[in-house]
Amino acid sequence: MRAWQAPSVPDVPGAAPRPVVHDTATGKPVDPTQGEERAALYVCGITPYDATHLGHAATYLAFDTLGRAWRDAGLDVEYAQNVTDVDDPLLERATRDGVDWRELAASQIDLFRRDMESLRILPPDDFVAVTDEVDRVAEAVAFLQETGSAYEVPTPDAEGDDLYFDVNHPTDAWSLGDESGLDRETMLTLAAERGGDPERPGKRDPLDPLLWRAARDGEPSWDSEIGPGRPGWHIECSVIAGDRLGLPISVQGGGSDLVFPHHEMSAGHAAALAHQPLAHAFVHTGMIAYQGTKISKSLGNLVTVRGLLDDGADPRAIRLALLSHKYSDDWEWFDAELTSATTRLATWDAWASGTSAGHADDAADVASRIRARVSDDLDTPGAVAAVDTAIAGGTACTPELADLIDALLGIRLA
Ligand code: 5CA
Ligand code: ZN
Repeated sequence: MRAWQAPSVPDVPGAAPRPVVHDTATGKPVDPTQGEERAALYVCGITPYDATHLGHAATYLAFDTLGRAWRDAGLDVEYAQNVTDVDDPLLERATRDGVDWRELAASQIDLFRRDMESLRILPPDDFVAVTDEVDRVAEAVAFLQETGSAYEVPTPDAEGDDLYFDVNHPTDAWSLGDESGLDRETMLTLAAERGGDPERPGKRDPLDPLLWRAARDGEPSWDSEIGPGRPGWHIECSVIAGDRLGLPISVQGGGSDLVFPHHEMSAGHAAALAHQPLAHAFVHTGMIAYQGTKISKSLGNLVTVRGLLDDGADPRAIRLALLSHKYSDDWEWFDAELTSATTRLATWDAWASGTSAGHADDAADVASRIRARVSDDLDTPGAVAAVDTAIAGGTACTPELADLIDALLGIRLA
């Protein structure tokens, strides 16, 4: 499917150090490219019913920064992102609002594209709707059935049976807990909260996740080699990442709400399908809250990119506000974030347009400092501080420095 228009990214002389990022699975900083010239990135995309809130924006901005840092380090980046355009939360929202689920998804995907363009987020090379990949998913599930990793759970209300993944069936590249490091009690709690069904009778293990949901009356379904139905959630990401990028990829990314069960199970599926780990690193962004709780439409505390833009915000200021926080931290959005980012941006613009005097000699040092901060686990607050310090210390903004700020932070100064 069409992604969105790419922002221009200046080529800047010199090269940044290779980025190191925090891997959730090992808890350590790693170079997820393992010294290769190619970096393969998969980021879990939206479920299109409440796009684009600031939590989404912050997550995609973090991986945009990683892509920019890799490019600045001279690597070839391949990037795929899915869109979960058929799943229970989307269908429930469409039913509640009395709209067709396809129309809801299409309109939200469009909104997401426009918001990503406004924020100058680099588009993925492959932007993949799950509804376009149903055959591939069915083929993968059939393979899991043949090789003993998938089994049927009796489903009297459906045409055929639902298929589940056996988390205890041995694979050579994964066992339960490898990615998340969580204990079983916590896994059971999180599975129940995040789309799993530990209470469902007939499963071999309460943690076994759904691979394929057999067709029910009133629900969308596709004919396939394993009967009519639709994909489960985790398998879509394993299949798309493997198909578009080849396994193992460098980074599997998303918000920390995806650590378990989504990324754990996606890794399990990938191992059972390809005898490979899904990724060299699992990178997670923190959750953004507003008015005390995680931003989410169901809680009614939605701050959207579109809402801020409609109220007159400069998209660069939204970007700068988000970059001023460390990607992996949980943090709370206050309306004052935008006010202070707007003030900071005005100072940066004035500096870049040369209305403040300064020494050009130090500009190269500032550029190195920004590169060093960004490549050190995407320390964008450190990079922002480096610019503030340069301005306060009287460093002039050379065209090369302005280009570097654009290339790495995605902010084109006036
Ligand atoms: N479609 C699935 C992934 S396959 C999904 O989680 N969709 S989503 O629309 O719920 O979220 C899209 C991305 O935004 C995910 O990476 C998710 O972890 C992230 N995200 C959702 N809410 C927040 C939040 N409040 N703060 C930061 N990131 C968030
Ligand atoms: Zn995903």
